[in-house]
Amino acid sequence: MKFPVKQDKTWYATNSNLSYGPTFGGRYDLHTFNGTVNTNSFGKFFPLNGSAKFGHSYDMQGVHADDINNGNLNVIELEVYKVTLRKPWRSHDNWDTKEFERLKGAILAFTPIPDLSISKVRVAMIGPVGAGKSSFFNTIDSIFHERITWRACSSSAEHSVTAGYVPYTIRPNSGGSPNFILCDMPGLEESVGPDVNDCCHILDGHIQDFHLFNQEKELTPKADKSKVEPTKNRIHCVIFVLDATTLDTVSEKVIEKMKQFQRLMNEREIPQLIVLTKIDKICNDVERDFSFTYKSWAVEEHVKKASQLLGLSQTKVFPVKNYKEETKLDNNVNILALLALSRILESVEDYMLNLLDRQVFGQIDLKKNQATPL
Ligand SMILES: Nc1nc2c(ncn2[C@@H]2O[C@H](COP(=O)(O)OP(=O)(O)OP(=O)(O)O)[C@@H](O)[C@H]2O)c(=O)[nH]1
Ligand SMILES: [Mg+2]
Repeated sequence: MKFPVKQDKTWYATNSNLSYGPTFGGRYDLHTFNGTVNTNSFGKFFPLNGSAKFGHSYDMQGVHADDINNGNLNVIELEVYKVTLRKPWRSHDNWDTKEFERLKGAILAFTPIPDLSISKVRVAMIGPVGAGKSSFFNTIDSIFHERITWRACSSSAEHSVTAGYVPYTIRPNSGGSPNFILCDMPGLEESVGPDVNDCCHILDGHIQDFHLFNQEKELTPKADKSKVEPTKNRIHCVIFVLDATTLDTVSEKVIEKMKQFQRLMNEREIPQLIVLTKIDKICNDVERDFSFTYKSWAVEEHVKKASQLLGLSQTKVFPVKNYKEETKLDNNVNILALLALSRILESVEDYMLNLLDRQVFGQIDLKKNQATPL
């Protein structure tokens, strides 16, 4: 059984005295023994000379001392464990509202490099069916809207709920609009959903916004290239959205598809990151308090798995919890999502700096709408 120390009694959690055995609580909720205790005359157990008066400093949640020790303190063995808090696997100490405002402000201040003729950067969300792509957009949108929003349709289904290529612009309550667009699309499946050919079109901006994918049959002919503006629609960063609870069961074919997509991104030097969703389902401590995420062993283990799955470094994996059935925003959930988004925009900045170099050295001319700049 596990009993939490009462919030206002944490000062009394343990009681250190050189001549005492393990002792807990202000009025000795549990005082095991004092001095030396010898076994009883038959040498079978140790009659401890302490006391158990639980309830002062520990919340016993309705359990009485007698339920635990049968009304005596006779023990055959007494095991004491020292629990050492490990260092977080990723350092981030600040989870207050000030930090939230700082992250939000930095994201709102993000602007594309002027010389590249990019008005808003495009971030594509790619991943298996039901991984939480649409929900990740809804989470980011909710943060900037200061209320839970459901603009992108999200639910669980056999095939992808999202049917088309949908670029979402965020319009905060405060007015203005951040300079990025999150592009949602159907989930990847073994034989339906976006394929390598589609991915190529998406990355290069050769797909019309709101293009509908036909899920069951041969894909409909691609959008009329004359109607799209490659420079405007080109993708500047890809986030692979993966469900932490299904990392072990993603089909080999879908993994292979993502790897083929990655080759296209690598050719174009498009940055790739992973947003790892549903962390509330893999660790109870995290579900209770999302600021525990970077200390959770379970989350760390899943971050490692996700990084191995796509061969990306662990520093590029961002665990998040998407809003699902909540009615109110949670500061820690917001911070996790904004930490991911900040890193995404930093990667876009690196990519833009590379583009700028290429332009300066005359390798590309973005104004001529070159499809594959790198
Ligand atoms: N518990 C929990 N559920 C989540 C989370 N993210 C998404 N979900 C749920 O997972 C289901 C699928 O989420 P979607 O956002 O529709 O996933 P998607 O990747 O857009 O799916 P498709 O468009 O069908 O490919 C929905 O029921 C969501 O509410 C999360 O972080 N935690
Ligand atoms: Mg979706």
